[in-house]
Amino acid sequence: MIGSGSIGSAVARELTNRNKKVVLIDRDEGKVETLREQEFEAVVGDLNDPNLLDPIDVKTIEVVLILSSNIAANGAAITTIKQASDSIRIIARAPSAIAKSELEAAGADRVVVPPRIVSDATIRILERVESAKHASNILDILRANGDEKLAIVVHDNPDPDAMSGAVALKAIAASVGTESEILYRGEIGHQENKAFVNLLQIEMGKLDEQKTRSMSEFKKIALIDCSMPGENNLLPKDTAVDIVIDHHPAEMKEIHAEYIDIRPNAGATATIMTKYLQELDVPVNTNLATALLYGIRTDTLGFKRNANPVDLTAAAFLYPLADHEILNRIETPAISAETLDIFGEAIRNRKIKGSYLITNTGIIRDRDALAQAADYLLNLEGITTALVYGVGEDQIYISGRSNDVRLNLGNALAEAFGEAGSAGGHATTAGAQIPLGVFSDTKDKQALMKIAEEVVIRRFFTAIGIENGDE
Ligand SMILES: [Mn+2]
Repeated sequence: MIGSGSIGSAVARELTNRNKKVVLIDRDEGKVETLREQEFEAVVGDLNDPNLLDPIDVKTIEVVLILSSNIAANGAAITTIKQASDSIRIIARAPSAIAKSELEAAGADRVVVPPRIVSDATIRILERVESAKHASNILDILRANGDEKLAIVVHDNPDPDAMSGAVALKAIAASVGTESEILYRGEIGHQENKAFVNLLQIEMGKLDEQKTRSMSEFKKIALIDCSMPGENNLLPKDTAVDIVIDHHPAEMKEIHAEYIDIRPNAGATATIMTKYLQELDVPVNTNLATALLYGIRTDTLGFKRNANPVDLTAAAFLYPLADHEILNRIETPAISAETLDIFGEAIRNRKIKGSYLITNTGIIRDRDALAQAADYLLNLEGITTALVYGVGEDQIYISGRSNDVRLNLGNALAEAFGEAGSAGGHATTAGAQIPLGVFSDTKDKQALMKIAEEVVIRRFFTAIGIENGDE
């Protein structure tokens, strides 16, 4: 190491701690003396001296660090070292970005620019201070609930991201002595989500139909994983909301709340909530860590969709705290006997036309099983689109899956069934419902299935431009 100012001494000390053998070269004899007293190996030498490396056996040198602040002298030393041996790696210090390219041209393998490193570090520290300040603002609002309760409202039919984010906010509220309740509307769909709620003991409430409960029970309201009251959540449209935390892009001027944190650069609300827990030093128990990790994983489709470095760092924090056995059990939930029967029906009743598979599961109670059956049947060789329907109390339910790039299934189902009922979804995942109307009184199940079959098959094939579903 050549040049042992404050940076050089600090680096030498750290390297020695890591059991690296370091020899320091400095032109100041007094300095060399002091270094030796500190038990460093040090020799006198000048950067501009072509015999600079003479006191050291060149064959034993792996790397030379040139850390003086004199760029001309650093350049001269690089030339001297290059002449002595070609196999020595050189790391040099430069005062600026321009000087950096000069030293690289002279033969330095790597160049460090201290002002750049210090400014980067300063900005990172500033960001941390800002986000800690931001995070502490939310505590003031949570404390303002006093003895009254906070409502944490998630979007309808909540997914693991919304639910885990809500549980995190509940933990943060509890850390300042505020009691809260998570509220939702709709269903916890999918076997995985049901397993998620059961295995992680997530407690959530509903506002019942009879309206014996109302939002006036709560002093303050937080919206999690959604941002507008009345849009895909149980709040009336004109509700005054206090806290909004979400990652879906939003029209900021339309969002009104005392505290708003919308970060579209995060792949999940669970990621944002993990950052809060870290900033505020709120203890994260195993269930909470497991829930948040699962929330991030599902919302980013296992880090394949909208995943950002911030999602990965949040996941890295949660990973050692989570229960991976529970995660496995959530992902492969036990199949109920009813679901198995539904699969059996779907397999037995399948009709295939080209790469399309259409089947029915008869009279159903569990609608989720339709989507699961469609998922499963899409794995059949040669099939790129699977449509599964079943007859419920007063509706025909249809669930579809497709990996056919030429087909937008959501549009196809909307065209086929939108008029008769409701339909929609994405290019690869979609669903529809058709009211049975007068037919719902039909006692003859076989007749009912016949009607359903005709409607579903004919309308679907017409919509995608294939005349007459039967061969
Ligand atoms: Mn989300």
